[in-house]
Amino acid sequence: MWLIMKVFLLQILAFLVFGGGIHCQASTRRLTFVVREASYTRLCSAKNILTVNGKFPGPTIYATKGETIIVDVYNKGNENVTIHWHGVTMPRYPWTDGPEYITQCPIQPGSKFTQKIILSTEEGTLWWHAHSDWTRATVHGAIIIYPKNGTKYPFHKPDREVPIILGEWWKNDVNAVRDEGLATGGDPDPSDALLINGQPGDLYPCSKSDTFKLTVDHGKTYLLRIINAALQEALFFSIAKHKMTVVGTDGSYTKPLTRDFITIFPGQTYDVLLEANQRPDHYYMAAITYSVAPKYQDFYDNTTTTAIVQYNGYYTPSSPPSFPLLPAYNDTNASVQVMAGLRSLVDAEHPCNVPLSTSTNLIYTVSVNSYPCVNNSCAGANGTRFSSSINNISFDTPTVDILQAYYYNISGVYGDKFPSDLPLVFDFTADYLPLIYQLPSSGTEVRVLEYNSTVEIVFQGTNVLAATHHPMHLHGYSFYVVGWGFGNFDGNKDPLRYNLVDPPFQNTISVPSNGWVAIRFEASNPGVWFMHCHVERHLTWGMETAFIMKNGKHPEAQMLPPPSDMPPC
Ligand SMILES: *[C@@H]1O[C@H](CO)[C@@H](O)[C@H](O)[C@H]1NC(C)=O
Ligand SMILES: *[C@@H]1O[C@H](CO)[C@@H](O)[C@H](O)[C@H]1NC(C)=O
Ligand SMILES: *[C@@H]1O[C@H](CO)[C@@H](O)[C@H](O)[C@H]1NC(C)=O
Ligand SMILES: *[C@@H]1O[C@H](CO)[C@@H](O)[C@H](O)[C@H]1NC(C)=O
Ligand SMILES: *[C@@H]1O[C@H](CO)[C@@H](O)[C@H](O)[C@H]1NC(C)=O
Ligand SMILES: *[C@@H]1O[C@H](CO)[C@@H](O)[C@H](O)[C@H]1NC(C)=O
Ligand SMILES: *[C@@H]1O[C@H](CO)[C@@H](O)[C@H](O)[C@H]1NC(C)=O
Ligand SMILES: *[C@@H]1O[C@H](CO)[C@@H](O)[C@H](O)[C@H]1NC(C)=O
Ligand SMILES: *[C@@H]1O[C@H](CO)[C@@H](O)[C@H](O)[C@H]1NC(C)=O
Ligand SMILES: *[C@@H]1O[C@H](CO)[C@@H](O)[C@H](O)[C@H]1NC(C)=O
Ligand SMILES: [Cu+2]
Repeated sequence: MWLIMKVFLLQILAFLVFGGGIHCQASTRRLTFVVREASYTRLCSAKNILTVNGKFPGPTIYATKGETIIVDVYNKGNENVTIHWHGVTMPRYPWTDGPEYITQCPIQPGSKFTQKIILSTEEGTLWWHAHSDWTRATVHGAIIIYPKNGTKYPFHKPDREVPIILGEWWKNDVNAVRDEGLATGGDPDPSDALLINGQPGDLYPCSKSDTFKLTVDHGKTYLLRIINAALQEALFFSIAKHKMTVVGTDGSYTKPLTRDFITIFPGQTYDVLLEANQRPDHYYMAAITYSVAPKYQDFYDNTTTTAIVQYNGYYTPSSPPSFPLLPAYNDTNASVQVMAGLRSLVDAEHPCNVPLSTSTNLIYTVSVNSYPCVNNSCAGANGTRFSSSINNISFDTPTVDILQAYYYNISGVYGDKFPSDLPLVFDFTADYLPLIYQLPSSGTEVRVLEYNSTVEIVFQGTNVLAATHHPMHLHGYSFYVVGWGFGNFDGNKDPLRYNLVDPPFQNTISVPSNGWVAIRFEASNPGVWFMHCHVERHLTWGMETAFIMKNGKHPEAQMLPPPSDMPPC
């Protein structure tokens, strides 16, 4: 309380000394996000989409490591919305993290919520997006976090930096696509086009003049800040005749990793250096979907999005621009190539704090499931209704947020009995599994973690209805990815091969199709933190849960109090 009073008094003092406007810039920066409808034309037809400040993709937030930014979010649209700062750990302050009915109730049309973005150790590229219904399809943008004054990039300073935001476009209203999927029980329609910086590219009519162009000078180096903001699709991304050198992911630096293409799963970011070292010409950059070969009818967006890297100078450009080599859409081996090579940059300025031993060991199976329908009348596999689960529990979203229920002791909102492993152990990745395994249970169960416990989670993919990849995202933390593989996790053998030296530090990691991944973190950020698959339809079907991370004894190890303007339910 005294701390708050002190900050308040300091603010009044600052106000008196500097005057209103200047004080904001001198201490905490303040931004305005107005969520509203705006008309956009893609694929030759116009439609209204929800935007921030009328922009699609939304505004980029430029920040410095360790900064706190205040964002006044006004909802001037006609639907509920929340905003999440993806990958920002928000130390001790889950209140403005954003996921609806987990840490807050929605900001309703006509109301306002003042949110804080509290940066600490993050440096590189993160992003923000809506965390309500499927509105994040158009409500998203980049967060670029520069090194602190006096420190520099751990690589040659690029000549320019360029956000590359990968997304999707539906001809229909995206929440209508969601609602139709829920009504029929089937797979919701895939997007009609993939996008690079909001444009499908010049392979489409009506996009030729607006196709994103990156003009480059021969000999210079460009830092691409690549974000997969797509709801559904994992993407292969490549640039014709140019190598890409990954130097960071999810707001953390990596050892340089040079590749012809990257696979970027929904929710992930990659910082990539592009050297303009080829013959002056123009070259396509392109992205396609990575999707497992359909065992059952599996719909995905099979289109190709393009943008152009164009060299400055006088030359006769080749026609058409050369096209990059991309893996086959179902090449699972290709999909793990970046993950296989990724290592954290570790030095004095960037220490690796991976827990060498763990106190809490969790095994979470991630499955696509189904519920039976009368007379097999639903549009999912064999007339069933699609569902999905973690440890066989399909999450029921409550109507009061879990954070509020926890903080104010409101009972009946959630249970704290989320199991630490699947009660029934079977050959998770076998080709044929009993149909009875497809039925999940449901509930609003969370797991409570003691302050400072060292946690390992092994996510185990299954072939219960159909195997596929699941990019799992944890709020409030980045975690070390210590191991992964195909098939079933072997608790005796696999930990012996863990990387406890320089594992990548990420906030979203894809569990490979019919495989597993192991992550570690220390539960030192008290609060309520969501964890979910970042494939939006899997999230809608129930592949999510939350952690309650308890306070420590010391006041500095405790959750901060809520702001006074939490949106009501
Ligand atoms: C960064 O530091 C330099 C000197 O160390 C100073 O001149 C400059 O104003 C600082 N910039 C910011 C944005 O604080
Ligand atoms: C990929 O799909 C092609 C046809 O689209 C099929 O022939 C091939 O077997 C598939 N590969 C894998 C690894 O599933
Ligand atoms: C892409 O998918 C559509 C259906 O969604 C199908 O009609 C079309 O043939 C597919 N194109 C390719 C190249 O596979
Ligand atoms: C994937 O890699 C495995 C092991 O290296 C190999 O046996 C398999 O043929 C590869 N599959 C494809 C589709 O390249
Ligand atoms: C299911 O099918 C049976 C036989 O065709 C029919 O009599 C019954 O009315 C159907 N039930 C529903 C709920 O549609
Ligand atoms: C659909 O039904 C057939 C026949 O009963 C069965 O072989 C198949 O595994 C079922 N598929 C799913 C996804 O339930
Ligand atoms: C909630 O319950 C706990 C333990 O039962 C108690 O210590 C705490 O003061 C309660 N908080 C509120 C806001 O009632
Ligand atoms: C999942 O839960 C359902 C409902 O309780 C149960 O019937 C099913 O056997 C469970 N499946 C597994 C794999 O544990
Ligand atoms: C929590 O862990 C950190 C790092 O291991 C340690 O510095 C700190 O003292 C611990 N705090 C408590 C309350 O155990
Ligand atoms: C918007 O949020 C309020 C508060 O939680 C809720 O009562 C209402 O049903 C929501 N509206 C829609 C359309 O979901
Ligand atoms: Cu998933």
